[in-house]
Amino acid sequence: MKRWTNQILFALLGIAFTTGWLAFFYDSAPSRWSLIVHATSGYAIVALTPWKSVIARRGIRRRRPGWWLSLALTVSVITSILAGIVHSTGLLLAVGDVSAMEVHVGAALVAVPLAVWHLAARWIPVRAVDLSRRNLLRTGAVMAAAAATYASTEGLMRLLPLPGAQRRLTGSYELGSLQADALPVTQWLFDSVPVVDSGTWRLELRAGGLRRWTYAELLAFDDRLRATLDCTGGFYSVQDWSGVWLSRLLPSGVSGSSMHVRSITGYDRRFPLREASQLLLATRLGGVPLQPGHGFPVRVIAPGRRGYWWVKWVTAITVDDLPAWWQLPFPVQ
Ligand code: HEM
Ligand code: HEM
Ligand SMILES: Nc1nc2c(c(=O)[nH]1)N[C@H]1C(S)=C(S)[C@@H](COP(=O)(O)O)O[C@H]1N2
Ligand SMILES: [Mo]
Repeated sequence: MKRWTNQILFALLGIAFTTGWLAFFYDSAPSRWSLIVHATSGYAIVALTPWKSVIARRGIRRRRPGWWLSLALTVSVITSILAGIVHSTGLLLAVGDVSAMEVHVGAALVAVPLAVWHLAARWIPVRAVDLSRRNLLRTGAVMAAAAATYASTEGLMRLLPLPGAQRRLTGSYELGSLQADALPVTQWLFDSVPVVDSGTWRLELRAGGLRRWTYAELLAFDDRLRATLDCTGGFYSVQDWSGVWLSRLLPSGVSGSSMHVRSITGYDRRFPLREASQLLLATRLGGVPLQPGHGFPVRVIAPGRRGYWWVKWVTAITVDDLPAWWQLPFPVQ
């Protein structure tokens, strides 16, 4: 049981971590599919606690070097799972400015180096006997129990009902839709709101040649778009934006495969060039010029893409021949 428990835990942690990020990558059905696998693997980890606690208690008694790092791993994994559950059920969405989803992902990130250490320090090589029929049956039973638990929490939330029944397919909760003032200001990780002088600010657009757009020129456009901003922090908000379709600023017949959109802060994302007609460069939210926190003077509205694509404080757009996937899957600032 001991070897099996640790080996299954290993697989489940890997699956939970991968499917969590996969869900963040999408704004549509693949996000939900990932989260079904994600939640099931999370509940399967919970289902293994009776067995793992026997191993852990014996291990702690032996006081092997670094045993307290294993305790730190336990605390971070439990914190992450509890935060995931209070988020998904809606029982506790935030404490002050920190959302349950931020705690969930933060604790999981803390767990990574601890888990790597734990594996390196406590690894037991896999043997052929570990693939016994009995172990396969056990694994199947645990996964079935976990899937049933997950399905019943979903059912129960609708019956009671709990706020979790209202969340979007990404797991996010509605917040302040169609009320511009109620849209929170959110950064991906470390960015802070820059002060921009719209008089001297220029949008540097490199597509073939270089064209500098002034704020006044962009403000003259009034292309409108109602779009859903779905932040990976756990909320979404439907808002009315206006500005100019990116394709309208590009010279006709421009060639290239992607466009690199960069913020004054250095934050950047790369989009396929063919998406230019679906991307809005917004100058207004709810009919009035953007607040500094929401990206003044100009920000990207990328319908169908999660919030981290909606680059704020845009200063440069460059069309080139690099493929759009030539970037980290998530920003690092
Ligand atoms: C140690 C690793 C992790 C474990 C064990 C874990 C486990 C869980 C659990 C048990 C839930 C509640 C599921 C439910 O009842 O619906 C959950 C929800 C969620 N987790 Fe994780 N998680 C982990 C890491 C991550 C990471 C790294 C991300 C994203 C980068 C992530 C994203 C999410 C999201 C978006 C939800 C909400 C799903 C929904 O409301 O439908 N998780 N997680
Ligand atoms: C949810 C993830 C995990 C948690 C919270 C956890 C926690 C712990 C704790 C608290 C201990 C006792 C203290 C110590 O010996 O350092 C321990 C021991 C151990 N763990 Fe884990 N562990 C996890 C995953 C794993 C995985 C994936 C493996 C291997 C693939 C593993 C293998 C071991 C081994 C071999 C021991 C030593 C037991 C002994 O000395 O008797 N653990 N674990
Ligand atoms: N330059 C820059 N743009 C950014 C971010 C950032 O950190 N820096 N965060 C993104 C994320 S994660 C989200 S959810 C949205 C939030 O937009 P809002 O603050 O207008 O609600 O902006 C996106 N644009
Ligand atoms: Mo976000």
